[in-house]
Amino acid sequence: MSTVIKGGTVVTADLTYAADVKVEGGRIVEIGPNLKGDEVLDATGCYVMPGGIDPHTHLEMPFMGTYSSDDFESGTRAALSGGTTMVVDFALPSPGQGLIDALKMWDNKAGRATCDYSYHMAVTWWGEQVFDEMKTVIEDHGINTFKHFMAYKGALMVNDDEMYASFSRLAELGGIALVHAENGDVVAELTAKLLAAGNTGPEAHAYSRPAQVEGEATNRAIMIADMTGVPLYVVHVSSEDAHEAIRRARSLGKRVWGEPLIQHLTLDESEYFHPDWDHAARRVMSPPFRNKKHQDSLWAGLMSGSLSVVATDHCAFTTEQKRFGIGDFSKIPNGTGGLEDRMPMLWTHGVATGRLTPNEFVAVTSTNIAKILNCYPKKGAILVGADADIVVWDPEKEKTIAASAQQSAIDYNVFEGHHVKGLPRFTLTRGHVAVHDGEIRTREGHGQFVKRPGNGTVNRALSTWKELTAPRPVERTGIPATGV
Ligand code: DUC
Ligand code: ZN
Ligand code: ZN
Ligand code: ZN
Repeated sequence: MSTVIKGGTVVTADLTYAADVKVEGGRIVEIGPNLKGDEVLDATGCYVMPGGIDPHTHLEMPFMGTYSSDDFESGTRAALSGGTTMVVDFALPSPGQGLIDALKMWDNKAGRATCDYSYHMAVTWWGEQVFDEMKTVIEDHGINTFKHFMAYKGALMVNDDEMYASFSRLAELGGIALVHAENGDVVAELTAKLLAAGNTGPEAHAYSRPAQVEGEATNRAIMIADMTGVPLYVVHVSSEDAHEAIRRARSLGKRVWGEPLIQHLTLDESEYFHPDWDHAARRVMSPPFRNKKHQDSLWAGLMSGSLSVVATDHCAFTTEQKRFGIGDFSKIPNGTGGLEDRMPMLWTHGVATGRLTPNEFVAVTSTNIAKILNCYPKKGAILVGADADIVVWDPEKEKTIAASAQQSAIDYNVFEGHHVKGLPRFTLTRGHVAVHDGEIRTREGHGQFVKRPGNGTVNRALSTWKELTAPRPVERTGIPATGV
């Protein structure tokens, strides 16, 4: 059975041209004029683009005393509905749990996925077992990215010594270090201070995590990555403070990437001052939404290339779960949704406003991610031989975002009421048409794990790493006497 996407304009990260695209056996088999196939999808007036890749999701994740409410079925259904055809989730070992053991748990959950997926491995503690298993995770399981939480003290947080050890090991194995960059010690201090002074509402969440805690941690992670020679990927960059550190590192020749979220690009801190407690609490995530100055910085980063990809950190909790934090903001489960809305929101606020070209849109929602995470051109490409993960994008199709019409399992949407123009007409996941002109035809269990082996990249060009790792003892003749 072959499918031909007919009459559209192919848009990739670097090219725009009119062509039909023929798909068979889950892959792209031909690109050119006047193609024929068993099934025809009319792409007239549409852009034919690589399906989106969301490099940052938390599906069915145990967190803050509960589980995030979208699982691999509803989460990937939401993804496909919005034009995203691959998600990268985080396998999260509990303290003391082995990495391989955590991977088995994630494999059990991910069996329900409706689109392809991969994982980053989280390093939540450090020891000989983690050191040993890292090699197996990279070489046998095809996972080359390892996330470090610099916040969530007493739970997921790792300290600098652990981060240094982990980064060193990753440099040796050709992996990439990811960081959630917030100074967890300072966040804990500010949280205690705010609560003691009676600041218990959701707005205090934002006060407890100012941009400085993100800037400090980002700088620290960049320096530790530099000292160990590991490439660094900074997740959910939300502030100019963090972006400035990334810009500086890149301008110095360091291999550092930054990932802003669609939420931080389009929503601001005023959400936390809404008179309705539920409204504010539903938007509690870390890092928090920020002001216009920071938003402008993130857009500038995407436009100039100093920030590389747009993600969601999709970690959805119901209103009932958010209410765990009534009377104590620090107990509000941190996280917001966005999987279904990332592409339409970025198109509306990025492409339709002239900030990004359609090619740049493809780069930051798909191709750059596939290249950094080492699954290109299987993913992130419209090329013969690539997986047929394709979105047929209708720039004229519009809607007003509403929780009542969403795929996500939660009871609200942080983008409720936002008007978007630019939506999928068709979404194909390895050739299967999962979104057909507004109709959802996803198949539970269709998704496959995508292996991403290490590619041996390093972060050493201008680093002090060589000097630091080649100590040269000094022969001294004058040694002062002790015990004077
Ligand atoms: N931030 C969130 O808001 N949720 C999940 C984890 C994180 O870092
Ligand atoms: Zn995080
Ligand atoms: Zn996250
Ligand atoms: Zn409109």
